[in-house]
Amino acid sequence: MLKLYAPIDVRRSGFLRVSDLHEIYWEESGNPNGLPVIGLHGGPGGGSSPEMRRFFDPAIYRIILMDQRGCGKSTPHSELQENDTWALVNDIELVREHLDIEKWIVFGGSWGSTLSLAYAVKHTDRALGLILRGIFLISRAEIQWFYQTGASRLFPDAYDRYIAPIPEAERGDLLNAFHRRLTGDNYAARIEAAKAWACWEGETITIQGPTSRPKRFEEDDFADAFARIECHYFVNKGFFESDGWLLDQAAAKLRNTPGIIVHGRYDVVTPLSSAWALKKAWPNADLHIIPGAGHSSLEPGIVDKLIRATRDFGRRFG
Ligand code: STX
Repeated sequence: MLKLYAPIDVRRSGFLRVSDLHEIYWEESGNPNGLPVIGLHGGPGGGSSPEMRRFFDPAIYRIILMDQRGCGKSTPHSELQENDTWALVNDIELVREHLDIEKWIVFGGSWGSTLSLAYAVKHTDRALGLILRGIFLISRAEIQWFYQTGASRLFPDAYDRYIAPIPEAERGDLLNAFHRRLTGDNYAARIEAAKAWACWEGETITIQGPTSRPKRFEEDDFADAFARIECHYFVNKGFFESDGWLLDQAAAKLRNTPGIIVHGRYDVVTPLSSAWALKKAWPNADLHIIPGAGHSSLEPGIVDKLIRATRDFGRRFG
């Protein structure tokens, strides 16, 4: 099994003003004359992490990461105003132009896969190919599964901790119950809700479950941006016209765009059925189902297939 490439430092980075309100952090590492790739993080609201650089051979790739509006190093932190899918798609274009890149590989997992698809259907000629992990289409069924009932059957222990801040009377609609607290004036209630929301995802993200929750999911600032931004996007249905819109657009626009999809068989956050539907709508994509893996990009089987994917595209487009 292939492992992550060695950790590397950022070669240059900066902040790009994308609106009166928002500034976006971007960074570049790897080979300055290499094949450009944009890595899009999850959540939304998760921010980039240094591990994301390690999916790419730094001798071959010019690696660009950015923190989407309101999270990571981008400012203002946790801001929901002027924060929607199409603003982010536009920011990706602004970063591309700022760095004088003509076309690039688009790499994203989870919400990063959603955003990669949204970007590629709007700016098809800019995407050489897509490498996607943990497909998430923000359908009603996916939101219901993870935030209301479904994943609850597999993780009743973690689920009890998730719903703890919400009184019984409001548990019939958890998404809106959390939204009220995450956007309310009571800061203590907001942070309590944010941590419960974020930890639910942290405890269900790997095949190991609750015992392997990553540390940052319980940190105030991370949890606040992650929970507020995710919940804001999900109550707004991803800012897509309809439930099937992204799949239909992928079918219509990505016929000539190659894709590699990697998805864990036991992904409980974003179940495999969405990856399956996407593969059927987009014949130019290969789907790799990883046995013994959950949602996290760092599951060993997922790392292995993602690195094979970046090597494959490196040979094809480098
Ligand atoms: N959210 C799925 C998602 O995009 C429903 C996601 N889950 N965890 C992450 O992203 C991080 C690891 C980036 C925090």
